[in-house]
Amino acid sequence: MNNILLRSYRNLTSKIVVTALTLMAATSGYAQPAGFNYDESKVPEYTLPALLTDSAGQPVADAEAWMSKRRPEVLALFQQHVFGHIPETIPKIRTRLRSEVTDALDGIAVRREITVFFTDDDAGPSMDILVYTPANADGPVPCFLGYNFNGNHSVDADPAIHLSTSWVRDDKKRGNINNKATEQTRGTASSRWPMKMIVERGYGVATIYYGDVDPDFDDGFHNGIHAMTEPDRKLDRSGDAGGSISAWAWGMSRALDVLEVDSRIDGNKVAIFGHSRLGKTSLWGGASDQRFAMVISNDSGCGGAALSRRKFGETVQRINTSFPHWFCINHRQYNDNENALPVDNHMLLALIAPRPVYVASAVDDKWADPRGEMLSLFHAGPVYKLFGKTPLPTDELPDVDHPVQNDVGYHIRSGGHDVKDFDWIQYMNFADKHLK
Ligand code: GTR
Repeated sequence: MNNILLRSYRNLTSKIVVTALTLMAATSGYAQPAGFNYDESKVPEYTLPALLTDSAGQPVADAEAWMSKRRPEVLALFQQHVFGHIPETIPKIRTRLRSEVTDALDGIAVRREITVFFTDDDAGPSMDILVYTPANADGPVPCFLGYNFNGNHSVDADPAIHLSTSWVRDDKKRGNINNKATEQTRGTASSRWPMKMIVERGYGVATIYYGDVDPDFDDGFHNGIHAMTEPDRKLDRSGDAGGSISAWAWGMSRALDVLEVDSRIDGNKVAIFGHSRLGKTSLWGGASDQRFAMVISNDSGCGGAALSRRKFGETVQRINTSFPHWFCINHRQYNDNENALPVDNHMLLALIAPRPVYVASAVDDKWADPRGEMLSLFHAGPVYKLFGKTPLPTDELPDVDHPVQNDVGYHIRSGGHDVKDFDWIQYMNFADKHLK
């Protein structure tokens, strides 16, 4: 082999190795891609943008000033520089009960599938809400609402749940072939959705396939709800137009519109939940739509709970490169330039105050920066204090598997990037305090 050939062969193999590592990280979450910092002693020095000083340099002294002045400023900064605007289009939603079973989960639950149409015509974009509520409830119940990654049929093996026909990411092992789900996918995500345990504790639980709202690939913002909510868009998108995370957040709000008028659910007690990219979504959705009574972020990492300025694990540059469709175009100017960002993610959590927020990390999920996720919550504390709420007591990580729960909640679980029963038990304990 001559030198040039040898060099291009080496380049190709190293590209293959990097791609394989990236895929492993994305699918299992356990592998930590090489070339990123996982060493606490190498975290750069940084100064967080001030939460309680407004754009005119005035201190924000009380809850009223936060709500009326500073909070709208911070929200606008996230719309302008991070996620982009959530579409303002609120369609006249139509719903259709697609199925109803009154003895699901061994007889303890009512299980319904509700199709939500966003247009007058059935061909337009629509989403299916799969919702379980306790069969023995004598009134509306508090409810968890969250997206799933692989279709509603993946959260429980029940063969009566409709198989999703939306675009899915190819995954032979799981049974997603040619971007379509197959029967083999049924129940493959059930460990993340312990429906029976949740319903037994008196909660409703509702889930939607996120790809119903916007398929998770970079298509230049044409598919999903983008076409519908941006009818007059020009060829060039504005830098602050919402990316996919904003589209998914929009879908959560539409689901809440439906749950609010559902007689089996207490619309004032809906907790928005999400894991990983969908945890970023639950934070942005919960920050933007104050009707959500509680917000839960499971292993949300970069762009979610983690502080960007720490550059620990996944970085702004990396996330905007791997997933150019998640954030707004303006966000790209902060690639390897985090200190120029007018916000950091403690401010995203502060937008949720005074409502209860729960941040969860996992010890082996270094890519998501567990310490950075906890620090964000800690640094949102001053805003919670303005409301007389109790924030995280210290900026030290608690012991593994030892949750801290007061008006905000945090735990670092043993294991990796995933949603486990342990996580759900903490969310329900926290909800018992705040939603019951
Ligand atoms: C990873 C991504 C993370 C996280 C994760 C997921 O590839 O780097 O930010 O969102 O995917 O959603 O599973």
